[in-house]
Amino acid sequence: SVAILSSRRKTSVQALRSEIISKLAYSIGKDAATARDHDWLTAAILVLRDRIVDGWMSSVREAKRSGRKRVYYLSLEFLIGRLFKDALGNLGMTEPMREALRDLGVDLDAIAGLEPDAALGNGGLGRLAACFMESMATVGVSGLGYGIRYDHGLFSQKIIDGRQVEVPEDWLSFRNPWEFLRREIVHEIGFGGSVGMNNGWDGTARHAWQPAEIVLAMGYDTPVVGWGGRMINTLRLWSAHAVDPIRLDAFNRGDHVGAMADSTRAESISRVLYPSDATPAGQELRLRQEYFFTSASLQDLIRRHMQRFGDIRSLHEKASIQLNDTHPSIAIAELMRLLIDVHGISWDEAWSMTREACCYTNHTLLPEALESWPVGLMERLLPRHLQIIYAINQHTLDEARKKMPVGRPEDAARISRISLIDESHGRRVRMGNLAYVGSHKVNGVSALHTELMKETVFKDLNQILPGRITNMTNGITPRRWFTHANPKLAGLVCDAIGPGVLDDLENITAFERYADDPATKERFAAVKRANKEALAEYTFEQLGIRIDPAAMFDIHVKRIHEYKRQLLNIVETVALYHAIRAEPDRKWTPRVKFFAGKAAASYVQAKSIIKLINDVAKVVNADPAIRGLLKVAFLPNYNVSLAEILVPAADLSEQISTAGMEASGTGNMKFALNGAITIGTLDGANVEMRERIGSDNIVIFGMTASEVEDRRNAGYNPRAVIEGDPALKEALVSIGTGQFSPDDPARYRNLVESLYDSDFFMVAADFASYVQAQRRVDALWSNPSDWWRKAILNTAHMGWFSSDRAIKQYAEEIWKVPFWRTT
Ligand code: DL6
Repeated sequence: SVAILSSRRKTSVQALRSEIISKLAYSIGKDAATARDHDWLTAAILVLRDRIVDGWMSSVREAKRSGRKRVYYLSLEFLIGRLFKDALGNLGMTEPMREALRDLGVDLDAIAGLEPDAALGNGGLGRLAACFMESMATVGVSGLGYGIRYDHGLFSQKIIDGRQVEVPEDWLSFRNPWEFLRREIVHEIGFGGSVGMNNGWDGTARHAWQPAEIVLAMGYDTPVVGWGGRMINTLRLWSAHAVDPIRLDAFNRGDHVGAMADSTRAESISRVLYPSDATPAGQELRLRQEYFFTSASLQDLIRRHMQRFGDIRSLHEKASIQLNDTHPSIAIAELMRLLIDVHGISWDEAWSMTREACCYTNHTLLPEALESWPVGLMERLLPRHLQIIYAINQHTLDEARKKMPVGRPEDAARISRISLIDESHGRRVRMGNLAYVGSHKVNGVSALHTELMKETVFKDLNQILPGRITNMTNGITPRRWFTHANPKLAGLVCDAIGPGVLDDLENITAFERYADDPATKERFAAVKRANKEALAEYTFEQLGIRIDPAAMFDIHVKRIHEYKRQLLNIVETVALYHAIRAEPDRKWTPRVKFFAGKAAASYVQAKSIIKLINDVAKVVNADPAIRGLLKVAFLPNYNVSLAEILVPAADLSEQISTAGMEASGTGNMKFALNGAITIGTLDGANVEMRERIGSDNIVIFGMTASEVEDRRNAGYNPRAVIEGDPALKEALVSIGTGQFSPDDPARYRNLVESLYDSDFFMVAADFASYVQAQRRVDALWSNPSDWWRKAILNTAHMGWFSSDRAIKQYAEEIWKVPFWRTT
């Protein structure tokens, strides 16, 4: 039922072997005697890519022939990870490839580990985009992803003396064997200049933007293989280049550096991924990146549309343009410009086409992550777009005034909140409002987040333009996060309920029947144990810390951010450490607290939390008094590949954000699917996970989103909470006075004081409840039969969180595009 290979070639081991040898010779220029591991990897990828290309071309031909509507997924981030094993697995070629390589004296796992992680994203938003691309190919949605081919993705994190040090990432240093440069697919992207008028082909006067600068966007295509390889979609990433790579006149004058200035300026657009996911970008380069890839993508999809259908007026019937967060929301103005100024469509028709074609996903309510651009910057960089934005704003405000009362002071305040121009901190263009008004659907990424969107950021817009907000709870691809990352567990589940689960993860509910079966529990525990041994070995290699795989593996991995509350976890760890020291003979649950995650380079508080975790680890791990009952490990350089080791090995998954602040989370889904019990707040998708896996099988604590809000409004006093909780106070005093930083006792004074003084993220307020929840976890752990029952029920009830389900929902409810129906 699994792999229906579209490739007509045979996957015989013998054929693979000879193809690898011939790639080695003719594409890499080496023979088996001189080839290094990297050469073998490249050769194997090229062989695999050949198989994929056959299916890719037939997918493209089929999409053209059928003339069906397509999805264009615009995202500034795609956090892809490694592709080799994933693509092999999806095509059912892992074992033949393993054997072919073995015959050649090469170990598949060893060379697969050399593939760099394509880290073209910061975190959840970028990883979601990658899962969605894979699921579109799996469920048969014809789609194209558009983004930027950054030369350097997310920085690599080194931990030096307990501190994060950012090192440039260099994923292209051995070239990228997956991609195809499309030299012929080049679009001109303008910046700056002025706006005049001219006559269009039909003699009517049109606005004409004369940019002062042109940059070229060149496309690189990567095929995206879904499960079974039935459909292969394309990820097209743009690379920026100057029109004239070198100014010869300057060079010949001897100005060798100046001669390259245009190239340097142009190429800087696709040089580095913007290293932040929740701080205001505020940088001209970031706006240039956003406009660059958005304009290239829209020009490209219009060109494709015109080639296929020849009539611009049907664009919105044939193209659904999904804006992944506000980063591509300049698309609303750019599409209007292209339709009106280039294609001569009237304003009204262009506006209705734009709204029909575009849809927008919001991924955060954090005010600092809601993008806005200074009007002055927009005017300088994109003068025509600013005119269009003003006109859209006029139209929006006129509509608002028709629909709501006017005249009272509160009405004026409402109008100013609806406006696309924020007049309150200098004049700024609100990109979220622009995306909202220019889209027919606006979605949140979990049920709670969507409700909060309606009550907060988009409350006023939702009142005047109702019916647009809809929920699409996130999902994860079960291929990467189950079948391939945890083949032992996937094997166990398939043995129990059959391989149909691989085709549709929602079939995994049948596994529920095995929750009370002793033999299944035993196998489940053995799989977890093997995965934990692998993580223990990795941890020893990385950090030299020896850990006992029999201990509970308690894992907290994600971006380091105050709202994600790694601080709550480490303060509780300190309290636990004190408690064990105070009563060493009590029956304690042996635990290893794992942390991993990157902090934005400029985020001082987050970096201080990383240092604190490492300082605590140093003291705790070296203290013989606690007899190894507690260990702390901060694993450096969290990325997709490290997550693939951590996720299958977790017993406990920490999802402890301040309620109301995590839009959804997707790590929470990966861990639960792999049989970890979640300790979490009622935040993001945790709420829906609890509904599906049952409240007995998840450990929930802390305030709800509305309780957090009420508490803040009532004047939260963290000092009083801390004074009233001796364990918390002792932990904070010890951190604040240098127990873990004897070399610099004042190192954490400010961090601790900020908890006493403001504690915006409610660490103190949720502390007692978190501690109690952790002790409930200990109690559960002491009854292995019950623990494994719950773990199995977690796995069995996570099917709905597959990104295949999410994509089908987008396809039906937002994009209105066809997909394969499996039932
Ligand atoms: O929707 C994907 C992902 C969610 O799971 C996370 O909860 C959310 O924090 C993340 N949002 C972002 C946006 N940050 N900014 N800007 O990464 O999206």
